[in-house]
Amino acid sequence: MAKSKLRWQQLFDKVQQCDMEKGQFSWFSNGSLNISDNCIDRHVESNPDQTALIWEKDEPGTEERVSYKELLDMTCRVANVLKGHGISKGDRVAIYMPNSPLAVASMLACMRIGAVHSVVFAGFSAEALATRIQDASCVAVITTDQAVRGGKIIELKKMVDSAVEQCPSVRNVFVASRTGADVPYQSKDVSLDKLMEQADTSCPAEQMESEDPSFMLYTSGSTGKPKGLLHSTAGYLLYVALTHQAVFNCSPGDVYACVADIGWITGHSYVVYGPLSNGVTSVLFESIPTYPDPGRYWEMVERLKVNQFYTAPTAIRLLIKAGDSWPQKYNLSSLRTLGCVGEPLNHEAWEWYNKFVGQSRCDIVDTWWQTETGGICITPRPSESGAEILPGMPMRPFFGIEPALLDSQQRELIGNDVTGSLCIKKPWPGMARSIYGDHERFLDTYLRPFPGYYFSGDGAHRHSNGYYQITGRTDDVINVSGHRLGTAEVEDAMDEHESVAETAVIGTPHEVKGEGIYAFIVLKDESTEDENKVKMELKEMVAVNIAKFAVPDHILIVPGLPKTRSGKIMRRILRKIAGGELSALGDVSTLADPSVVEVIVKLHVVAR
Ligand code: 6R9
Repeated sequence: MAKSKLRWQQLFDKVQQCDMEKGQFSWFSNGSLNISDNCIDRHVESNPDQTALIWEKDEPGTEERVSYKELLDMTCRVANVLKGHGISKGDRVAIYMPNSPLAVASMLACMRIGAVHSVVFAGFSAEALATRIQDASCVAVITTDQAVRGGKIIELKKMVDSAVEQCPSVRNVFVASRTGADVPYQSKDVSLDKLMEQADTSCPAEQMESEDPSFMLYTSGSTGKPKGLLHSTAGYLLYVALTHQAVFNCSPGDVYACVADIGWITGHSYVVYGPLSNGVTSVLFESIPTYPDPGRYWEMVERLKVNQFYTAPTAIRLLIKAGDSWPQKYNLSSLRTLGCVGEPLNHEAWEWYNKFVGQSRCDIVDTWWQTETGGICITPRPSESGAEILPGMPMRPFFGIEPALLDSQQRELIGNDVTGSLCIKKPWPGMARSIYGDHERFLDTYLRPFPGYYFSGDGAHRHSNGYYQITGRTDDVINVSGHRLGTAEVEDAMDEHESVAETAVIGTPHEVKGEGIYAFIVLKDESTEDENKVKMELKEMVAVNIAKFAVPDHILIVPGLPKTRSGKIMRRILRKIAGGELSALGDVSTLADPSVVEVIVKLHVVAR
């Protein structure tokens, strides 16, 4: 597959040399290739005018098409601008931009010159951006003057200004125009548009070794600091190309729309690298599902004649609430495959997606994977067409993926009807290779919990028919509208408040978001502050330090937290209280002070 699916500058001589226990992975050794060459030049040679991207801008009906030839031109210009500013192979470049062809060209430009991009979701705060820039010592940031989403203006450049103040490693900020607003320039700022006008339209693609890092992407884990996962070049590209083609049954000429943001792994693998490497037309969605109304996706499907559509369960649940009539207004006959990712696709959402969007004739693919896995690992497709697809689970492993369920004694569970920690038994080309600057943490998080296996952090059930169903995270990671957050991250942000003594954050079932955030707060004894004021300030602190989507839905101020005698917070109990399972709190006798539970329950009931 690597030989036939990818274009090599130099062919590899060995397929894999991997050691799961040591955390050493090498795929396609001694080979070299360039991802941007594979994603653009190849297609320009055979079909230059084919549409690479359809930029579905915020206002419906204003889409712009970019051909493979135009994408090459744009990418080379950006690459030459970066090179002209001293950026070279191995340098880290932060990209903080909304979905746009220029954002994609910026990613590909980094690939072209071998710079490692670190795309930071443009919904993250200045503070969160600064932490990520500092962790990777990025030498440059690429951004836009403003962003537009759902008719609202977001002051992107202002965020970058305050982030970059704290980042001495940044030499240049490249500012592109999205709205043309007259934003003030700082000393490091340069106009990307102006520089691109003068730049050359050709730029040789750097020769990259198979295992050279291609990009890094931050994700949350159970400890406070987000991890910058590093991905490979050849293995990653092969894996996303294969999965994209097989899972979505995609071929050149198809119009494929994954409505994710490029700031997440789904945007990397299934908006940019998978689809472009397969030469299809990829839709870049800039808006939100409810703008200008909840028919936006379906109006877009009709207007652009979308063949494959890929979204998140939270969006589907939101649209179900808006009513069945929205998808019925539009001609959805172009659709063939409907995908979902990010969290479990519950039965109700699956049935609605299938009936109202898929008109009961499309394949529904509930795809399970992670930032760390690079691409889709468990999914109903590919399989011979006609093989059953059941709601509520991703079902079958992709080619080359060997899932295993392990118990708390690190024993692999054999047979069916078993539940355990979801691991993968053999290395696969798309897996992340390390955490930037901290390989030990990579080993501790993923490879040491179950020696010899990759550990996902999720639990799963293998049904009697052998199919896999995901049961959710087994660690302190919560999933809010498909966005991963560590409870510790949110706690850290709130602990900074001067009146706060202690915090405990948990995830609680939420009708639309999948999980909502519930924060239990203990104030310092001497605090005389108004509780409502503290709550407002805490919400603001989370928005400023992390992002708006991380702001707790509920904050409950309590006199103490349920703790074991050794001082460990019993989150299990807090989870039950938040979820309203008040009669099933379980054994509280091991707590240092069992009476605190009663008080918390009372406060919770009053607050509700
Ligand atoms: C691609 C992506 C990964 C976590 C993962 C799991 C949850 C993703 C899922 C799913 C149930 C699915 N998750 N897909 N849970 N069914 N089909 O989402 O990456 O942001 O790293 O999140 O999302 O808990 O561990 P990432």
